Order: sequence, then structure tokens, then C-alpha cells
Amino acid sequence: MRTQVAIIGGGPSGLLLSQLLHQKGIDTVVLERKTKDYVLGRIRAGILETGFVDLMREAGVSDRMDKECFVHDGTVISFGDTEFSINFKDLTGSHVVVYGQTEVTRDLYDAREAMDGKIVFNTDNVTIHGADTDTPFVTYTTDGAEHRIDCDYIAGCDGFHGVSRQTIPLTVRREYEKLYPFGWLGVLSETPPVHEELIYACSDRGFALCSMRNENLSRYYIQCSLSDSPEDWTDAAFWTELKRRIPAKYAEKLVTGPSIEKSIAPLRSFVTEPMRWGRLFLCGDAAHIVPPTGAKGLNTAASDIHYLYNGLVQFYEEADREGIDRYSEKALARIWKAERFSWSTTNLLHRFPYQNEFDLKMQRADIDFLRDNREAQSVFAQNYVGLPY
Ligand code: FAS
Ligand code: PHB
Repeated sequence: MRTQVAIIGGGPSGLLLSQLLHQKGIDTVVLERKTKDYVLGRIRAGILETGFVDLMREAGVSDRMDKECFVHDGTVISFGDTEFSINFKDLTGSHVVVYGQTEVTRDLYDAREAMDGKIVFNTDNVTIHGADTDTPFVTYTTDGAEHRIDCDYIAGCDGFHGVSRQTIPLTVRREYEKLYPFGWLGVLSETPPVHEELIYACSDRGFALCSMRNENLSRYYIQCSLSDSPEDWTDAAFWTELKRRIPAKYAEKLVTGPSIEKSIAPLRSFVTEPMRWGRLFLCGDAAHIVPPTGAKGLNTAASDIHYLYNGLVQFYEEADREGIDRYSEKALARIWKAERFSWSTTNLLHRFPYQNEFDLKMQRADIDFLRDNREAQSVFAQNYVGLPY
């Protein structure tokens, strides 16, 4: 088989790139290790920057999102029983959209299948060959048979545990990582959201987040120990702990219910440089990870796709390599700013085991300054709604 762009990974990055390129008549094949149902069963991000929304519109897959999403003009930040709002619209003229990653991925799969997009599921042993030559190819096995795809370029959209990043020699790639001493225990419940906006809660007992997917599907998180497993937490224990971390006015009206999904995500900051090696480009979680506090994971994947898509179109339509030659530089410039914001909000709102009384006073002063200072809120809002591509 031959294609123009071989895409490894059928998550939001790979599917969005495939869909965008297809619209420009550029041929792709997507290789996905799992089944479509498995991919759609993962509960992950919930907040989309307007840049992501614009890309979904450009890809022609925004109809359901436009009908079903929530537009959020701000968020609530609380510390114990005190709270304040940050008004994105007032401070930046922009907003964010609440629409789950599961739905984004579902819409992209539906569009790819409606256009007979080539997606191969259950691929094993995906291996990238000759990425640093002018004749790269990818091999993989399905149902025990080996296959080969010759291509012009390879997009590594295969997430943090994929093969693409590992293909770049250690003599070429540099990795930057920070691990956090806690995780997020997340619960999905078919209950109405406790508030119309998200609540990022800092408390003496640790961080909590009240989010949502729709008017009867809520997503809640509490900071938890890395030694915890979801089975350690009954639904009742989760709800009790969540109520102890959010302001009483919300705890009193929280509608609880059975969890339909319960999982723990570790938190890490991670970046690989460069994001290109020859004809291999890394996108999304294959290249970088953020703690989800700033809602940047999926949104930095989107800006990577924006840069790579436009670079590939520039190459195929104008024989101009400037876009693909500058891909890594442009993507990393935005990624490091998102890493900073995600690291900063994680430090602002979580409890760290080593914090002493002075550290706690500094954290409280940081939150009080954000509460009282419009410029500080403007910096937060600009980062949260998404810095320019
Ligand atoms: P993905 O990991 O989504 O997709 C990669 C795909 O490649 C997967 O389908 C995988 O099966 C496939 N793959 C892997 N190896 C392969 C191989 N060798 N061959 C073929 N296919 C292969 N972000 C937020 O903004 N907010 C959140 O709350 C949030 N929560 C998260 C919770 C968890 C547990 C995780 C892991 C991430 C979370 N994220 C969150 C970040 C997440 O949303 C990512 O940013 C987003 O999934 C990035 O999309 P992709 O780059 O497509 O990677
Ligand atoms: C979510 O709804 O899953 C979500 C929202 C905001 C975040 C992280 C996760 O910062």
C-alpha cells in the first residue's frame, strides 16, 4: 500500500489530521492499535479552546458540537469556603467550549467513515522505517499478517506510550519531565452539574474539580494519592470527600449518584524536543503531556495539528517546505507556554506533601492576588481560553 501521510494513532490528533488533510485531497492511512469502541470508551478531556473548535469547523465535523456544547464565559476558583469568578469574556472577549473528548473523537470517526477514510484497527507491531530518508515506510501486523505502507511523511499521533517518539534516536531527542506526587481520581455520573460553570477548588484536604459533559452528565475529580486505586474509593467515599473540598453552598446542593466511570490519572509535565525527525512528525501526547489542571492536553494536540496540517498543505500545493521545516519550532513555542500554565495552576491549587506553613501562606497569597488583581486574572484568562496559534 502507498499513501501520502501515514498516521499512527486513531485518537483525536490522528483523526483530526486525517480529516483535515482529506478535505484537501491529501491521502492518509490511520493505524490504530485498539478497536474504535475501546478508543471511544476512554474518558478524558472536557474543555475545548476556540482554536480547537475552529479546527473542527474547518474539518467539517462541528455540527453536533455546535448543537450540544456548552459555551463557558468564565470559571469559579474556590479556596475553602471562599470563591471568586474569572470572567474570560470580560477579560479576553473569548470563551471556552465544554464538549467531551469522547464526543470529539466520535464525530471524527463518523466523518472519516462517511468518507471511506482508511483506518486500520487492531494493528500490532507498528514499526517506522527510514524516517530519516526520503523513502520512509511503516510496517504492522493485523490478524497475523504483515503489511507495509510506503509514504511521503509519517505523523506520530500515538500518544505518550506510542512508538513514534521512541523512533527518534536518543542522540537526537531531548526529554523534559516533571512528575507530580499525586493523581486525579475522576468520576463520571449521570447527575446534573453542581454549578453552571466549572469549579476549581483548593482546600486543606487537596484539590477538587467540578466539571460536566451535559445537563445530566457530570465529571468530578479529587486529588488523590498515587498509591490509590479506583477500587479503594466507594462512590459514597468519593462524594463525601468531594463535598469536603468545595464551598458549602455547592456541597449542600451537589446531586450525587452512581459512578458510571471511575479512574485515576497520574499527573506529569513532559516535552520531547524536537517534534520532527526527517519525515516523522510527533503530534499531541506523543510529544508532550501536561497535568490536566489547565485543560491544555487536548488543546495543545489541536495546535500541533494546525501547524502540521498547514505545513503539509503548503508542501503538497505549493512545493514549499517552509511550514513543515518550521513545524517543531512553532509547535514547541506554544507548547512550552501551555506547559507553564498547566504547571503553574497545578502548583496554585494542589496540596504538596512537602509544603510547610510558610509554603501554605505563599499559596494562599497567590490565590488572594489572583482574586484581587484584574491583570492577574487577565493572564489566567488569556492562557485558559488559549493563546494564539
Ligand atoms: P491519545 O493518547 O488520545 O491517542 C493516541 C492513540 O494512539 C490511542 O488511540 C492509542 O490506542 C493509539 N496508539 C498508541 N500506540 C499505538 C501504536 N503503537 N500503534 C497504533 N496506535 C497506537 N486532557 C485534558 O485537557 N483534560 C483532561 O481532563 C484530561 N484527562 C486525561 C486523562 C487521562 C487518563 C489521559 C491519559 C489523558 C488526559 N488528558 C486530558 C489528555 C488527553 O486528553 C490527551 O491530551 C489527548 O488524548 C491527546 O490526544 P492524542 O494526541 O490523539 O493522544
Ligand atoms: C474535564 O471536564 O474532564 C476537565 C475539565 C477541566 C480540566 C480538566 C478536566 O482542567
